[in-house]
Amino acid sequence: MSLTIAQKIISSHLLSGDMTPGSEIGLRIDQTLTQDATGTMAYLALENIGIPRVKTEKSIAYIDHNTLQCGFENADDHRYIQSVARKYGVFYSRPGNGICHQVHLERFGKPGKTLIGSDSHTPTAGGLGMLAMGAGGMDVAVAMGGGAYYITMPKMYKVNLTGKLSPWVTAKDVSLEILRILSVKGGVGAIIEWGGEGVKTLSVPERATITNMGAELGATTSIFPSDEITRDFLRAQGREEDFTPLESDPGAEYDRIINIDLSALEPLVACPHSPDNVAPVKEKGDIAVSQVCIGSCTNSSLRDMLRVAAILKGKRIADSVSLSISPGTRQVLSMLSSCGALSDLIAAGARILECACGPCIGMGFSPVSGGVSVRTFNRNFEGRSGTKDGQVYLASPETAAAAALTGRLTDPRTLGAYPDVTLPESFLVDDGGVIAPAPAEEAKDLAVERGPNIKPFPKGEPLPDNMTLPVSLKVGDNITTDHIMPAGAKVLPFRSNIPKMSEFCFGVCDEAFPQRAQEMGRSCIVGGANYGQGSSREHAALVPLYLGVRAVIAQSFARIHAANLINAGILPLTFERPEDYEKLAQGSTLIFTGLHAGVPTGRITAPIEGTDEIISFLCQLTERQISILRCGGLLNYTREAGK
Ligand code: MIC
Ligand code: SF4
Repeated sequence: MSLTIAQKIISSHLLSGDMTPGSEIGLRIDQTLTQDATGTMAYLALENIGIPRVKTEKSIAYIDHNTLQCGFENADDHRYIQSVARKYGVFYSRPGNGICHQVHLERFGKPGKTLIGSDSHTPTAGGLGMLAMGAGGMDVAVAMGGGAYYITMPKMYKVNLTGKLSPWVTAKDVSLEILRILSVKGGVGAIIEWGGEGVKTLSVPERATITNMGAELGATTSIFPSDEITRDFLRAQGREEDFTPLESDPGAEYDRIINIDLSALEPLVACPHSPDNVAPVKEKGDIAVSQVCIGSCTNSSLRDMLRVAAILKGKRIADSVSLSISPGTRQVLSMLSSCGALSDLIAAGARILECACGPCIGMGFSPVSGGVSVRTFNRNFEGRSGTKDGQVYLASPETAAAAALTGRLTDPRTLGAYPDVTLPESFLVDDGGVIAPAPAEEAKDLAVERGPNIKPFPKGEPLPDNMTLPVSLKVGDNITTDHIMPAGAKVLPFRSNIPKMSEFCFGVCDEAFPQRAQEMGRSCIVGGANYGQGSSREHAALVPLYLGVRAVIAQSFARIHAANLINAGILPLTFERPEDYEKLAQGSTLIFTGLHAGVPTGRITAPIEGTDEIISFLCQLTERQISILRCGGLLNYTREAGK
């Protein structure tokens, strides 16, 4: 049988299920990654599972999100992660070493292997031909313990690239073009394979920009072939031995094929407040820009930084603009420094930030009230920048550099000749920022260091047979996990403290929600389509659980969030008749009875208290998922299974 690239990796890692789209499959996971904002929960879960050492080929704990230390909280969390990593056999990438996805691409990713990470942009490693997926922290903990990772077997989409990018048009514009075509829901349930002749014109970091933003399509993951360009990249990183070639079979079948002619693309921009709100830069008119941010796991490679430095060389940024530059990794920063490009950036007026997520997650650098910020990042959700009325536009490093120079949203093609940039034959390799775990014999006597910021996990309760649930909140379509559990410098320090975090839950939509939900006792939330898109943060399930939410009813769910709800022991339901969404309001009460018999049938009904209305819900769950709910969440289930 002819297979796609993803099907080949899936079939060589299949532990359970069959590869029919829509059925549940269990995969063996070779590598895992965590970052600090989701990592504490993942390692608390790992400790709970009770195995002495991780069983993966390589697991890495990155520190890159919560690097602003305004109090003891983030520092405490980092110390906890370092000590737990050392004990359990996990490599520790210290703060300053870089953004998880970029470091992983440079130093650890391997074609043909599987990777899951407690971060939705883990598919970045698909640029190297890895099957890399974002997951909740509990799922990553289970995989570290040697357990399978379960997904719904995805459909296969193929994007055929032809032609070659014109000067000033970049991989970021390819990402924005596919978002324009498919929208933020368009990749749900699919793996996107990139192929065609045009692929040969894209370097690995450019491919990684594209697979990175596949997360914004809701895709399970995105993947490129592993070819001579991949080999060259690995050789330049001093690890050619990690190369294996990988391509789809000639007769491989796809559920959808999309053609993109690279030569026809032009500079694009995603306008506030959604990554799929895409338009050509030249059509946006004259927009004043007060801030430009260059970096993030999407656009912080050496290639991107050298380009920006070449554009800014010998010039000064506009007086009205504040420009931040966060190189993706210590490797990128060192190389920028040794070739002199860093001095060009500084001379142009850039503010050099550390190699971390920084402004992308609202860790400082919030824009001025109502201000326009042009960012090379991947998400421009409302409020994510830390300024509620900030207007964030997503663009390529080239377009961002043009805006920094002119102080207006500017088509970079108007800047003249495209500066030439040559990438070095080999990168500066120094893994000194990664600390190896203790040897197994030493590890068993090591203590894990826990500061006062680390509070215990909220406990899920076994699914009751009957539940009376008032609706504590009703929201619309495309609700992101940033709406449910905002990030930013004020909230992120409490990622290990669910009771404290709960005060901020749904703050962007309704500040009164936390108190109302708590007063209601048990309740449910009603949402629209693509509920829970965006970040993989399981806090968006654990915090509602803590506030008493026992079911979420939506038109449809984003993949990682649906899994996180089940892992937390929260029942996800969809409307059988979409129009029934209108019948529920905040304060309506649903009376669920006979759930134990009803849920396994895939369909349950519930009357709305005080009315004649009866609503039908679908709950298409696998036996494994039903068992998780009946145990009160994944941790209880894993412990039960281990007995
Ligand atoms: C994001 O980009 O939204 C994050 C912050 O990296 C998240 C993880 C988190 O919330 O900690 C993600 O993408 O999963
Ligand atoms: Fe960090 Fe931003 Fe990438 Fe998330 S999207 S991992 S916050 S750089």
